[in-house]
Amino acid sequence: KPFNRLLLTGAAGNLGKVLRPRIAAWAEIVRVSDVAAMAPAQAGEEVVRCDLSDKAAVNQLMRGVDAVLHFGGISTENTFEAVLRANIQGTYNIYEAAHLHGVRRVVFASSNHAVGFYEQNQFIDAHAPTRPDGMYGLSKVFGEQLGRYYYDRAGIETVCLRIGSSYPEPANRRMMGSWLSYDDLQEALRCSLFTPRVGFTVLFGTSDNPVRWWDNRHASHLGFRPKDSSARFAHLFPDSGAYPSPNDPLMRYVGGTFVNDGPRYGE
Ligand code: NAI
Ligand code: 15L
Repeated sequence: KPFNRLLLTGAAGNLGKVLRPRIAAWAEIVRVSDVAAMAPAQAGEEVVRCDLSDKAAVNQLMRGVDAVLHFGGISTENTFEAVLRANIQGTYNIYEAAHLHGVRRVVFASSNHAVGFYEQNQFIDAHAPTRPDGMYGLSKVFGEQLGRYYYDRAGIETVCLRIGSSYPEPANRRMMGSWLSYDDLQEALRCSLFTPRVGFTVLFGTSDNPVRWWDNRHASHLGFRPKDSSARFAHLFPDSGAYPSPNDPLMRYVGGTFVNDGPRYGE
């Protein structure tokens, strides 16, 4: 198998559970980790309970690891203090431990909320400035910059996968643009792990949807070709449907309703 030991954080979460069986073939041992309880170890797995904000525990977690799929952390809008611990401190701990143990590559589960304040009628590539839509999005921007820094400074390669909305199917009209099927998520991770040189790469993670917000020209070396498309769900969200007004955040912004979650200013 290509890797001896692969680390998956966030293994108790929605995507962690989806990914466990899908990445088993990539490593002799997949070490799955979360602060929450996880399903018992399957053949070829190690299960390690660990709080990402605990630096010593993350250092232990990283022993013998070749590459990291970093999916652990808070995954929706929350207080600064909460994202500070789980996402900012947590991702810093992952990179420090990776450096300590000579890990060569991290795939970071970043988010569309790093650019959530772009409007859905804009078309951006990875060189567009970030426009986080909340504390959660800010923590993803910080995580991406950790990847940039640890590549420039320590040579640890990173792919930041800016995941749109990874669910069995789009749950609303916005997700016709942001949807990433589980098969395409798996393929994006495969490309991110097995492309020989990635340096520091930002990859937008969506399926081949008819509505396009993102241009992956700066990640072309990864060769990611999504095979699914939200088009097969178009009947769920016909143009003639009853939707919120075009100015409603769900319809207007890449980040959808996240632009209104969390702190309120000037009210
Ligand atoms: P999730 O919330 O279901 O899973 C996240 C996991 O991280 C949870 O099991 C949680 O217990 C764990 N976690 C939280 N704080 C932790 C800590 N301090 N130490 C250790 N583990 C901790 O989220 P989901 O949907 O599985 O997403 C996984 C990753 O992908 C997250 O980083 C999320 O931000 C990112 N993402 C997901 C998207 C999606 O469509 N599902 C879209 C964009 C990004
Ligand atoms: C995310 O970053 C969240 O983790 C997930 O819960 C979804 O809401 C997704 O983005 C989205 O924007 O649809």
